[in-house]
Amino acid sequence: MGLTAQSSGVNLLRESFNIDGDKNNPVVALAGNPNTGKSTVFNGLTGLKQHTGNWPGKTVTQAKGYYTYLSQEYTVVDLPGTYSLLASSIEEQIARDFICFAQPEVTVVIADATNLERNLNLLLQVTELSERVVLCLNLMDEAERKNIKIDLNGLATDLQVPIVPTIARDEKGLSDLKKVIDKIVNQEVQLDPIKIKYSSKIEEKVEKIVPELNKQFPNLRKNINIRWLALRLLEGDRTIFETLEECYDVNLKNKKVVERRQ
Ligand SMILES: Nc1nc2c(ncn2[C@@H]2O[C@H](COP(=O)(O)OP(=O)(O)O)[C@@H](O)[C@H]2O)c(=O)[nH]1
Ligand SMILES: [Mg+2]
Repeated sequence: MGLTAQSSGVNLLRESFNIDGDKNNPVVALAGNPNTGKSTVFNGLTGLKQHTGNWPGKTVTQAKGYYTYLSQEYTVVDLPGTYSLLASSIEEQIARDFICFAQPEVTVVIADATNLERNLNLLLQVTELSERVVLCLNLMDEAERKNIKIDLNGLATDLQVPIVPTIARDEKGLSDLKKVIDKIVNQEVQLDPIKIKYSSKIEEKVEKIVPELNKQFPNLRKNINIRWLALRLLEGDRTIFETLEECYDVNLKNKKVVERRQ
């Protein structure tokens, strides 16, 4: 069986992000720096089948839409444009929380092919949260115009993620993107993207915190990437607990987690 929201049990959490869990569609999140062509990819994928509203409780616009590929309907969510997932702005927090808690079946990181270095920073943060990641290298026409040559195979090998080159403005490459998404959803590709290894000092701390979190919060384990959570704790990021409290009853003092919505 392919990946579905039902099989991973996150429908109710998705509804709290205004994603219709009852449809049980695979969810595709589009992440990327501003101006990389995210909305153009979103429009190209979904055409007229799209709605805009606000992210629940926020004054940031949420665009979601639908497309069908090989008789399977997909829900696509255009995340706010961000340079990182550090939650230092509302936009970053939305993007981070969506990938962390709504657990899209696939996250497409849309990158500007003329500015890879800056764009790959976000990709590495996304792969820290989710394995199911595709790199969409957009603005390939601009790259060509600027005589920038990208070794796609070399990059895919280094990053261990599928790469799809696109020119979204001309709708080029979008059918390849749908095909790769379909393969990931149907578990026809092995995904094990590159993960940042930190200094031994940090890795030793992570090794101590991860089993502790697993023990104290057994219910979190199936829903959240615990290594990622340990890194956020080391970083002193408290915002993650605000979201945990919104989705679960988390009481850190009593070291107790009761899932509220199940
Ligand atoms: N040359 C070129 N322009 C593109 C491409 N994709 C999008 N654009 C343009 O880039 C600008 C920003 O696109 P948009 O989708 O709004 O980016 P977003 O901020 O990431 O949502 C728009 O003017 C698009 O028409 C592409 O592949 N090639
Ligand atoms: Mg946009």
